[in-house]
Amino acid sequence: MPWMYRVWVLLGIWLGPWAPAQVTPIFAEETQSSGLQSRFEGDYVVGGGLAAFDCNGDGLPELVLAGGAQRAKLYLNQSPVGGPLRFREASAGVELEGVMGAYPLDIDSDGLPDLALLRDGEDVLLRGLGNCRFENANRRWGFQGGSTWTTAFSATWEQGQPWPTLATGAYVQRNTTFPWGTCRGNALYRPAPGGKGFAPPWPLEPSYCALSMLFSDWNRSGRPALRVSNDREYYQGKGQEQLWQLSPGQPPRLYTEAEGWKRLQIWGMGIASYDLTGSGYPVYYLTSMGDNKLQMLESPERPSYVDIAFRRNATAHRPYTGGDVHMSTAWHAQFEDVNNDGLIDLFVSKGNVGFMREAAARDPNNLMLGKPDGTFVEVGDKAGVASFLRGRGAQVVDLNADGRLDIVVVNRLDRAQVWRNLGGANGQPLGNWLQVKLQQPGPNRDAVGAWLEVELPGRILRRELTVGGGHLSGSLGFVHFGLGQAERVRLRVRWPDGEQGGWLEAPSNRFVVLSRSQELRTHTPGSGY
Ligand SMILES: [Ca+2]
Ligand SMILES: [Ca+2]
Ligand SMILES: [Ca+2]
Ligand SMILES: [Ca+2]
Repeated sequence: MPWMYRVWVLLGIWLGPWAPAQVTPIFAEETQSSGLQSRFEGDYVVGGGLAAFDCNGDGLPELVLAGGAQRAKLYLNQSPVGGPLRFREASAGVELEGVMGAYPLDIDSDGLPDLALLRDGEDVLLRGLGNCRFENANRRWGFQGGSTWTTAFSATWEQGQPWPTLATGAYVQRNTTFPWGTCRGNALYRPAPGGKGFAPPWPLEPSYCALSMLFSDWNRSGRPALRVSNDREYYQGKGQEQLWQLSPGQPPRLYTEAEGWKRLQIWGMGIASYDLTGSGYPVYYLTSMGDNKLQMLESPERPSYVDIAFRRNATAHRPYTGGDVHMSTAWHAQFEDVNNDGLIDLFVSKGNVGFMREAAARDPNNLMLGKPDGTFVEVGDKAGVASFLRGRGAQVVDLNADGRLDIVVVNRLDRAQVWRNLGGANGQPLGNWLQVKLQQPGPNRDAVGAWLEVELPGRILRRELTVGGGHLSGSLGFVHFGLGQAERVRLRVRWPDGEQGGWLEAPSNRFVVLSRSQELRTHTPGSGY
């Protein structure tokens, strides 16, 4: 047993008696009343994601939903603060067909969020024009969007670079009778030398049918590496999970087994990351079919991971309700604190590929609450999110700015669903919360790559700000922390360039904006920030 794990198990046992009783949050499905009407259609067995981000500056996140064979849609968020979820479709410039998913990020660092649309066909970077209007910026930014069936994306700002580095992952060659062994090439887009925009893509090969990618600083070196999760169904035993190292000015390089990387083959579909052990290093949850992994770093010296899904009770390998005994098919995964008790929880969307008999047809989404001893307990059915539709991409995000995280799921060949978090069962209150938005001048305005720390009595919550992962779905905006009983906390930031900010006092149950080298500002949802 690695020492880090032992320490944290002991600490978990020690914290146990002081932890509040676990409150199960209750989610009400508001799909019909919210006005969301989007389906992911076509013969796309994978894909089907969404982006959640505020594009009109009122603090409430809009939604962009992939439609597959139908066009993508943008929904303005018109929910009253703390009230029912309300959305209105608006013409925004995102209405393309063949969209598999979308990630929001401010590519040109002008303060207006942009969007990466991943497609069957040419990927499109949409430049935000303000007030939720977008234009195709591929030509303007020198982005060659390719022609593959794109099913993964991540972005980072390499040290000192004015523009981000993007990675896209491709699936099989479409429209072939036997797609096995036809995984197309992944691509890395680095900034164009000296100017703005992107250089021609660098091939990230070998490529093994990526369904999720994530730039993450796995060893806290200050230099994120690119983790790629691949679908073993199609690489015919010749591939594996991958970790690409990026050094300034050097071509990307795969970590090797000699360096500690362990060969792992799964039906990889989604990546979630969080400092689950409190060690300061992220663990990675990898979704698959009947075989989800929770990968913990053995030592920061080597990119070597052990699976702790079983001991943390997070395998989620078959349905827990509904009576289907076949293995589960897992897609989007996300670590968030849905009951605000200061213990991170894990949401996983589930759904059959299509009509696959060896996998569960009735496959409920998972909502696993984190317990003080570090294990998880399934509450998806009690919480009301155990949908049997074919779940794909998802976001756990506060849609009505009340501090309680809500949930959106895109479903294959069905309507996307949305749930509002109403608080604890039987009127029990959830814990306190804090939502933080980082800003810095110059490139990388939203401080992607920063580490945000919140100090609770006796421990520190840590989040790395990333763009990528999940299943073709992402968010940009306020980062949510559950605080439990704490009413005032301290927070600090390690900025992407490595500068360590000092501790700042913050109130609970507030939205705060932390601009680099400035005082903390509180933000009132519904107003600008
Ligand atoms: Ca908004
Ligand atoms: Ca922008
Ligand atoms: Ca929790
Ligand atoms: Ca909410």
